[in-house]
Amino acid sequence: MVSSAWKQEAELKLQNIAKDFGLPISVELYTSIAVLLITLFIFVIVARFAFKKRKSDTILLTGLSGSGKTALFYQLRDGTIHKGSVTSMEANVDRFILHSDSIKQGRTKPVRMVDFPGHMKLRAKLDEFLIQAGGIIFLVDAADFMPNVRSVAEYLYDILSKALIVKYKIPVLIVANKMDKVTAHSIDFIRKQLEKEIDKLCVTRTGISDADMTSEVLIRKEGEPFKFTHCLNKVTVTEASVTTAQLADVYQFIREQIGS
Ligand SMILES: Nc1nc2c(ncn2[C@@H]2O[C@H](COP(=O)(O)OP(=O)(O)O)[C@@H](O)[C@H]2O)c(=O)[nH]1
Ligand SMILES: [Mg+2]
Repeated sequence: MVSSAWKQEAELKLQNIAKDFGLPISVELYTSIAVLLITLFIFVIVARFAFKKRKSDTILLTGLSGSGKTALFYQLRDGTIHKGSVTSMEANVDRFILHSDSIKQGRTKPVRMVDFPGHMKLRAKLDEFLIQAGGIIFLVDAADFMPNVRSVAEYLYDILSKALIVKYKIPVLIVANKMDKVTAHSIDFIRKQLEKEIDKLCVTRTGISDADMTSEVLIRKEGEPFKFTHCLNKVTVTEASVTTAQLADVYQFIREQIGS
């Protein structure tokens, strides 16, 4: 009884509004429009959910041997660097809650961390891990930098020019590590040197893009010297010291990827 009275009242109000605006008086018409709008709204929500890119919680640690990947892995997991770690020939993989988060309340999302060895021999295996990565942390030894600048740039170029990285816009954080050392170069110097070296590689190794996700694609803007900002994915250069736990940007990068 109450509901039919309410319905009548609503219909009357609707008719009055329609009259005021000079619109046709048809409850069915307005009901159809309402149903259509609601259906459209539900469709948009479902479509957004269904087509949302799957976010991977895997962070890949890469860089030349000795850049500090294993030290960073343990610093993030345990809050210590396990001094005296030997050079590994296999990827170190573990899923854990960041040590700094496990002592705080509220943040409980784990991250899957892959410490991939920098050995040249293992580079072919890198693709396997790149495919799983939601984000890549590329470590550079800021102190022992100049003798290795070419090798660092080549390794970085290999990653940045991968079709897979470009297509899925996998963010890359380049970390100038060992900033606690007095001989460490500045972050600006490291960024400029790497951009210069990568620019040379772009010219000599002009990639041919095809359907293969592990193939090389062009990352340089036509007629301009290479800059990290040219990359379609987000490439950021930052500084850190794993041993003294100066890792603010590293933590932020990881949290952005895992969404915590
Ligand atoms: N001074 C200093 N030494 C570091 C830092 N990070 C790593 N190391 C040292 O660098 C060496 C190589 O680190 P490691 O993690 O084994 O490098 P990986 O080969 O990339 O895994 C080890 O002796 C670490 O203790 C840092 O931030 N500062
Ligand atoms: Mg290592």
